[in-house]
Amino acid sequence: MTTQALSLDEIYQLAFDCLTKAGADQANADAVANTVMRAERDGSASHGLFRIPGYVATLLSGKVNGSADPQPEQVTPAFVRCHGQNGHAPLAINRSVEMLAESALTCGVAVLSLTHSHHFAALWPETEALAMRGLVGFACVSYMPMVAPAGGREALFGTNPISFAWPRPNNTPLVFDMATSAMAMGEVQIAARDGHKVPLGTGLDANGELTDDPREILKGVLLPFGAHKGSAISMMVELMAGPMVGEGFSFEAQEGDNGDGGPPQGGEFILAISPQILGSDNWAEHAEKLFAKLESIDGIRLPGQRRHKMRADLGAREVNSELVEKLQTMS
Ligand code: NDP
Ligand code: PYC
Repeated sequence: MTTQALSLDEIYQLAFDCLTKAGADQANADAVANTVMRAERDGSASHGLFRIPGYVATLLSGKVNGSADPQPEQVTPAFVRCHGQNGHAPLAINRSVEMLAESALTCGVAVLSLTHSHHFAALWPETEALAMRGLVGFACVSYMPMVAPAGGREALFGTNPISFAWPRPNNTPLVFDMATSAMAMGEVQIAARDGHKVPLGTGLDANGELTDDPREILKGVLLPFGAHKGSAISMMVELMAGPMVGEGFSFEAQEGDNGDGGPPQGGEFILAISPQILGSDNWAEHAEKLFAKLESIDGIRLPGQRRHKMRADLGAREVNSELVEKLQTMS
């Protein structure tokens, strides 16, 4: 694979230009381009520029409203709802998270339901934003069927990521953000593109057999992480990002999708909790004891540490050259 060095500004600008050329207005293009730039910055290529062709496809097909103007509403003191107006999720999330944080800081616990939205990104931006306000954050979204429930061979669940963030005063928050499939679909696609194998257990080929060839998994299905346990968590995500917020399941999202290759319409569930209100007086110091124990074990690192280390480097990022050339023709 050949790569090309792009500065963070160049990554943002390339994404922004592709999106505006495809019809997104400034506010929507800015929100998505920022999310994409931050993914590349943090070393998450599967949710960086790699996603731009999919975002653009949804704008060109008319599935996504590039001028969405989502306005979050305070439904109850502890419940914020945001109708995404069929836009890409980042603008709706940016506009809603502050209201959610204020609600949780007042009530102790608050929930955001995002509907009529198209999520194609990582989830850490929303949970980390809550942790930066001193809150515990949890978020989940469903997608389209790509994962066979444990024991099955046919896709029903999306790759259904969950993210959790814990605030650490005077430190970067503890954050994890992960697909509930054995591997995110984006990672499988990138492995297929770059000719890498994936661990056995990632997915099944079209005949329902285990394979380490990502190209064969793309013709078959992914498996949940941790067998029946990951499958149960994925099912929970279907419920929490579906009926819980007034949106559909992954299989319903697919039924309503136009197949343009971009994200379908769906919902997101975000929970914010104030440890200052719910927890003990020494909640922060107490949590640090666990992190210190973990870090004292040889070979262990905290989730999110790789990302935060990458983030400290403001230099250029290496991006797949073919992708850059493709995006340059789209910008
Ligand atoms: P990874 O498997 O790469 O990482 C999952 C989490 O585990 C991260 O928080 C990571 O932290 C942490 N981690 C990884 N290795 C270690 C380790 N050795 N020790 C401790 N912690 C570790 O993520 P996925 O491939 O599952 O997901 C990638 C992205 O895809 C996510 O951002 C997710 O939100 C996104 N996604 C989005 C979907 C959507 O519908 N919008 C669907 C599916 C996935 P760190 O970052 O520091 O490495
Ligand atoms: O990587 O599985 C994935 C994914 C789906 C939607 C956005 N990312």
